[in-house]
Amino acid sequence: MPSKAQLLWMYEAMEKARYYEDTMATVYMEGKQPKFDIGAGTVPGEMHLAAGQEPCAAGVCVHLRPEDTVTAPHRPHHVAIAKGVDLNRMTAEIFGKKSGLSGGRGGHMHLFDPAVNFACSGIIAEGTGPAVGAALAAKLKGSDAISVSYIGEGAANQGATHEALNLAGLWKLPVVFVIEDNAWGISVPKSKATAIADTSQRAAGYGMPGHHVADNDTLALFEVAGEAVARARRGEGPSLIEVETYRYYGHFQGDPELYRPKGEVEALKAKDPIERLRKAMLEGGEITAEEADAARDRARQEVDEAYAFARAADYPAPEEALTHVFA
Ligand SMILES: Cc1ncc(C[n+]2csc(CCOP(=O)(O)OP(=O)(O)O)c2C)c(N)n1
Repeated sequence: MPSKAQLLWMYEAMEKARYYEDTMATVYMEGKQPKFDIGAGTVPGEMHLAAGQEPCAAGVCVHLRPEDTVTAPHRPHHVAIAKGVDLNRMTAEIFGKKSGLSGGRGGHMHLFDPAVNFACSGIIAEGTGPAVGAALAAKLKGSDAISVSYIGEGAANQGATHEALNLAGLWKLPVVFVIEDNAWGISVPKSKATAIADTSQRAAGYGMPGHHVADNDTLALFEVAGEAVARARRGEGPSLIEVETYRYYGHFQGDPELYRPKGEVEALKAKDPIERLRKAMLEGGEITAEEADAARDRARQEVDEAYAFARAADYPAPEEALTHVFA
């Protein structure tokens, strides 16, 4: 059972991630109309939002410390937020500004914050290897730091995932692999891309425990992730967790979503995980509506401040365009 502090922490992280994504959905369209121009506007480039997937971030990262490593894929904001990435500099990075995490050169799929050991990549499954490498480094140093590697259910079929899981299992490294199964790999349903319905069953083939969390359930994930993280810290090796989660927006902003069955998103929103967590918290009796509202308001204010910071920030000077690149 999560403590009161852990419940409030997860709720605040989820509210922050949701508000961040909903704000981004609006900001992203600035300057891209009337004809959708992906390179124009306040936030140039592709945009992948994770509204609906907040449990995966909060239910795992609540167990982590700054020195633990997290790698995330191309849909990274909810995880970055839960890992404690500097929200001002993250937003400035996404806006392409000089004060961004990588000076505005990386954009939303390439957020790096060494202060909290967070990285992500637009190459799917790319983070699995570095997470295993960071876990090996922690083990060799005799520290009890661990790694968490987030991938989508589509990326779970990428070759790099197999290599990383195998090595982590063989060397009993402190890694937790989290598969965010949002049912779609772009427009391809999981049933057309994956031979088995429950990908966590693959864990046995890598000599590690596998766990399946149904229905985007934050509290169920909290328990399973707590066990997996503790096992890794004790030096007993890796785990694989698959979470059935949802994605409310398209694969990318501007996606016509012709593949989606009508009414799917509305049905998903009817069992929204943030509302469910809030209800469970209040019914538990330890947390009042005022405390929950205060956490939500704090989260939204922090997000508003981050967007204001990014808007006010300067762009890099054009003459710096060729620094930090291979020429
Ligand atoms: C190695 C590699 N192959 C293909 C792509 C193109 N691509 C981007 S996202 C994506 C689908 C990813 O699906 P999933 O892992 O389920 O994550 P989701 O988008 O659902 O969050 C693909 C094929 C890529 N970025 N990297």
